Amino acid sequence: MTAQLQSYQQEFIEFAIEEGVLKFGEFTLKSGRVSPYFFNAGLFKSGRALARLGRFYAQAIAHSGLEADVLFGPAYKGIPLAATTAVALADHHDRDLPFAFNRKEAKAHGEGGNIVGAALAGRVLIIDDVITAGTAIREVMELIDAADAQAAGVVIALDRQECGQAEEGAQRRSAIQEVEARYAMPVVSIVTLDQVLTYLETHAGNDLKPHAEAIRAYRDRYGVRL
Ligand code: OMP
Repeated sequence: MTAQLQSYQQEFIEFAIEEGVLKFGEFTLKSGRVSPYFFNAGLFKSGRALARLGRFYAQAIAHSGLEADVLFGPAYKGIPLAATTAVALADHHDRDLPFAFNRKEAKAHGEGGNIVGAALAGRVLIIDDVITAGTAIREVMELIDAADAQAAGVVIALDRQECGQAEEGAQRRSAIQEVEARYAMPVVSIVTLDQVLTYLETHAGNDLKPHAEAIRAYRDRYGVRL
């Protein structure tokens, strides 16, 4: 099966490889699984790279048709992601959305509370890097509930399309599908693992092509059954 790849998605994959964010090799994940690839969003680490990254998130939002009243970046990695997405939506899509993020430690003095920036009100769009087990999202949902706001959805850079550990060998619902079902909201990604595979198999140079086989084997073992 070959996944469809929009031109902005191909550009995003090439950009992530160029920036050293998407790497191929052998990586042990939080789950203990040994993965033939890893996506480290913390390596988008220059002004130009962050600006470009924001444009990809904004394109994914525009493409999805998701509506929102405020963007939210979960601490820590989501903070620059939500900031650059807010800038790109304003500059390139004429959508000037308020944005907010949380502190990990609640402040007892000064303005107090643990939300910085706009108030969490109305439909909150969460901007994050990768969802693997969905742990980080559960914490964000508690913050949104506590503010009496609603989650409009989550936008991430890469959907690894992996099943949760309890699902191995069983029905194989992905952590993302679990998040979507549990919170009744969509999770949108700039790219999916299937699209990375399509890229490697049909667009990449000979230096990268050989990684497709290991990724396909990993996908067969831990991937969601579509
Ligand atoms: P959950 O909070 O369990 O959904 O896991 C998301 C986290 O997995 C990310 O914030 C990273 O710390 C880590 N991660 C990546 O960033 N990129 C990957 O390709 C894989 C992982 C991972 O360890 O699963």
